[in-house]
Amino acid sequence: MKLILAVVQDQDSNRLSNALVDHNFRATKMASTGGFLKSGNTTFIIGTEDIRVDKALDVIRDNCKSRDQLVAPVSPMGGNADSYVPYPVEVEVGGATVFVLPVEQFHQF
Ligand code: 2BA
Ligand code: 2BA
Repeated sequence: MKLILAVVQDQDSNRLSNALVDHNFRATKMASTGGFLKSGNTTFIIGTEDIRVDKALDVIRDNCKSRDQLVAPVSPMGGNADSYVPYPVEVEVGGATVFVLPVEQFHQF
């Protein structure tokens, strides 16, 4: 068994939830926050058999798209003014950041 952790954008989370159910995957959705943009994203926890991991990755890939997002400048408040960028910067936020981990044990009590 494997545990898939997928960080996706909030805009894609409902579509991905529905697609996972349609393909008979069990999942748990958690609200999360990106360390860089400090804005909300969604982390899916999906426990599944090894042979279904590729299918789960396909479902994630098909339902999450990358988007450009503007990062507002943050005043350096006592920080290093040399690195302060006074204008918004565009970053590309990926469709999904996915980790696949081995599962040592799985229990449902
Ligand atoms: P839910 O996804 O809201 O599922 C609630 C219950 O609905 C499940 O209870 C199960 O009886 C049923 N169910 C869920 N997905 C189904 C499906 N695709 N087909 C048929 N029935 C389905 P539990 O199995 O006791 O799970 C309770 C909660 O634990 C789940 O809430 C989910 O948040 C989490 N969970 C369970 N298995 C998981 C897994 N393999 N990976 C990640 N999270 C899991
Ligand atoms: P955030 O940390 O809010 O990052 C959003 C986007 O900002 C990233 O998109 C990337 O394009 C950019 N970015 C992040 N850190 C950066 C840095 N130090 N310098 C320059 N640009 C940076 P993605 O790479 O697609 O990541 C989307 C979200 O996935 C991230 O949100 C984070 O929540 C999660 N994530 C990405 N890589 C991760 C990792 N290695 N471990 C844990 N979570 C990760």
